[in-house]
Amino acid sequence: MSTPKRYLITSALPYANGLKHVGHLAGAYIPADIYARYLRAQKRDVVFVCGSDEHGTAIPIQATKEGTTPRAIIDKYHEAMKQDFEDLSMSFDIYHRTSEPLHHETAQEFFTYLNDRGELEVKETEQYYDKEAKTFLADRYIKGTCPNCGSDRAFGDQCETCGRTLSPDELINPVSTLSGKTPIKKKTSHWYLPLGKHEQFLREWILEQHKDDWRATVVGQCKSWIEGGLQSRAVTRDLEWGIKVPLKDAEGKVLYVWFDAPIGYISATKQWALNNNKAWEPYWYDKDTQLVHFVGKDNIVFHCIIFPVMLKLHGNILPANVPANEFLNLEGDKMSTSRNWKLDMRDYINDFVKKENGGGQAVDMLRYYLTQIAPETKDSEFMWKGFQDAVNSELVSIFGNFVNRTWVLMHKLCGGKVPKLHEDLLDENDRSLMEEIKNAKTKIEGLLEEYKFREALFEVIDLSRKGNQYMQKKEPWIVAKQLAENPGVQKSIDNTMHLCLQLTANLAIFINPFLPNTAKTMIQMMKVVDKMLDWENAGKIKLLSVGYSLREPQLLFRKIEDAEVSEQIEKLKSNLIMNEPVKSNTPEPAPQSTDQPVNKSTIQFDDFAKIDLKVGTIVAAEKVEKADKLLKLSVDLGFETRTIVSGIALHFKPEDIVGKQVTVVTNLSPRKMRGIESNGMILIAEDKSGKLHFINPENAIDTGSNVS
Ligand code: B3M
Ligand code: ZN
Repeated sequence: MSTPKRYLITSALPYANGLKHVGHLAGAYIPADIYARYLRAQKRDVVFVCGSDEHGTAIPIQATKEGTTPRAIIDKYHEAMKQDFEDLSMSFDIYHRTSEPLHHETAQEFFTYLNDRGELEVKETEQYYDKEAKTFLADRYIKGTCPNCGSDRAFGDQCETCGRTLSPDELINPVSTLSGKTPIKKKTSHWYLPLGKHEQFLREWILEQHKDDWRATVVGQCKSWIEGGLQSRAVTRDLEWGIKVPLKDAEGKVLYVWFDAPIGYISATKQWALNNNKAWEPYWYDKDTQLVHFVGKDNIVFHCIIFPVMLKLHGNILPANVPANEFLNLEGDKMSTSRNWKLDMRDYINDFVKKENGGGQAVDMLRYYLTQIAPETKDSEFMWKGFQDAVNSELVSIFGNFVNRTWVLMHKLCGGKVPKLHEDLLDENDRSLMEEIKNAKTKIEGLLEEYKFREALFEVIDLSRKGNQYMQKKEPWIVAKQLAENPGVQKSIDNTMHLCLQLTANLAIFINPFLPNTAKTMIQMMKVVDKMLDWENAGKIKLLSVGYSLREPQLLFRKIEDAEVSEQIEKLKSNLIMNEPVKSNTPEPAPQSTDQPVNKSTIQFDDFAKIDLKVGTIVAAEKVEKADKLLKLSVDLGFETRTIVSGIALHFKPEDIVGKQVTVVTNLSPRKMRGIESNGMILIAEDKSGKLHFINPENAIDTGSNVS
C-alpha cells in the first residue's frame, strides 16, 4: 500500500456533561495521540481533531441535575475537559465544540445536501409522548424491558446491561423517566436515513475490503449489525436543545445528536484550517487522505456504519480504519459514573500531576500504564497495584535505570562527553546491540502502523532492557579498574558508552509518541534540538556526535510508594456510592439508571442472622457538599441516633424525608464517605421506572423495632 498523502485523525467527541475518566482516556484519546505524534515524527501531513459534543439529551439531563441551563453545562464541561486533555499532554491540533455556529452551519448544510438529493425519507410515525410533561420523549427518557436480554432497566436508545442499541419501540413496558407514567403514542414526522439501501455497500466495504485490516472486534460488531437487518434511522428529534432542522416545516425539531456529532470532525477541521490559513477540503474529499477514527466499542456502529453512509452520500472519503477499543474496568469492577466507581482524569491530575514540578513525569506514568493495559482486543483492568508495578518495575527499573546508568557512567568514565567509537574493536555484544537498535525501528514502526500500541510500547521497553543486559555484559565500571595498569582499555569503555548513548538517543525517538514529556527531558540531557526526535533518525547509530558534551542526568521517573496505592484504593472505596446497583460501563448513564437485579447465591440462615436490621426514623437530612448524590442522614434507632450517608440525593429531597421510617442495617462496619463516617445502611427498593422507595412498616411502629 502506498503512503497516504495526509492523515486526518479523530478522537470521539466527549459529551460535555461531566468529567471524563481514565477509561475514556485509554479508549479514544491516548491511542490517537500516540498515532498522531508518531505520524508527525514521520513528517507526514497530519491533522488531529477533537472537541466537545454539546448536543443530545445528555446535556439537558445534566442541566436538570445541576439545577442550571444547558448552556451553562456545556460551557463548564467544555472548559474542564479541554483543560484535562491539555494537562495530560494530548496534542490535538484543535479542540473544537459543536455549539459553535460554524458547526451548526456545517451540520445543517450536510442535512440539506442529503435531503435535497432525496437520500433521506420523511416518515410520519407515532412516538412516545409524556402527557404530564407535555413533551415527546427522547429515547433516553424512556425505560423498559430489553427485548434482547430481558433486563428491565433498558433505555429507549440502548440496553446498558447487554449493550444492545435499541429503538424505543423495541422496549417492552415503556415508562417515562420524567413522570414515571406510561407514555402515550402521538403522531410526529421525522427524517430518516435509510440504511437498508446501503447494505450492499457496507457488506463489500467492511466485510470484504476491511475484513483483515480492521480489528476483529470491530468487524464482528459490524457484521452482526448488517446481518441483523439495517433499519432506517431517524436523524431528527422533537427536542429543544440541538441544531435546528434547516427547513421551514420543521418547527421544534433538531438534528439527532448522532447525526451532528461526527460532522463535528469536519467542522473542527474547517476551524483548524481557518486558524492556520490552510485548506480543509483535501482532508475530507481527497482519496489520498487517510481518515482514522479512534473510539470506544460503544461508538463502533456510528463510526463504521451510520457516519460512513452519510459520508458516502455526501461525497466524502471513508475512514481507512476505526481502531475501536474495548472497555477498561477499575479494581475488579466496571467503571460507573452513577456509583462513582471511577478514576476521573481530573482526580489523577490533582493527586499526581499537580503535585510535581512540571507534571510531565506523572503524565507519562499514566500514559504508560494506560497504553500497557490498553483494551485493544478485550476488556482490561486498571489496578492501582498494577500501575505501581508498571512504573516501578518497568519505567524506573528498566528504562529509567538504563538511561541513568548510561549518564552517570559517561560522566564518570568519559568526562561527560560522547566518546569515540573504535570500529576495529567492536565485539560480538556491540554488534548485536547495533543490530537490535536497527531492528527495533522496523518492529515498532510496523506495530504502530497497525494500531498495535501496546505491543509497540513493549518493544520500546524491551530495547531498553537489552541496553541493561548489554551494559551488564560489558561492565565498563569493572573494566575501568584496569585503567591504571592498562590505559588501552579506555577504548573498550568508550565503545560501550558510545553505544549506550546512541541507544539512549534512539530510545528518546521511540518513546516520544508514547511519553512525550520523557522524550523532552531526554533531549535536554543530550543537549540536542527537537529535530533529533524525527522518526527518520531512528535506528541510526550516529545520532550523538563524538566529543559533544552532555548535561547532568535527570531523574526520568520516580517510584510509586505503597502508601500512594493504598490511599487511592481507600479513596475509591470511600467515594463509592451505595444503594446504586451495579451497571455495565456504557459511558454516560442517564439519571436514575440502575441495573438488572442479580440473583445472588444461596446463603445459610446463620449468615442472614448476622445482619442486624432495625426500624429507624429519619430525624434530620442534609445534602453532602460537593457530592450531588449523597445525603447525610441522622437516623434515630431507639437506643441511639446514627449518622448514615446514603446515595439517594437524586431521588429524595432532604425536607421530604424527615420523619420517615426506614429499615436500617445497623451492624455494618463504619465507612467514610466524603470525610463523613457512615454507621449503617438504609434499605432501598427500586421499581421498574428507576424510582427508589424506602422499605418501611405499613403503619408507623416503635423506632428501634427489630426486623427479621
Ligand atoms: N459523544 C458518545 C460518547 O462520548 C459521543 C461520541 C461522539 S463521537 C462523534 O461516547
Ligand atoms: Zn439487554
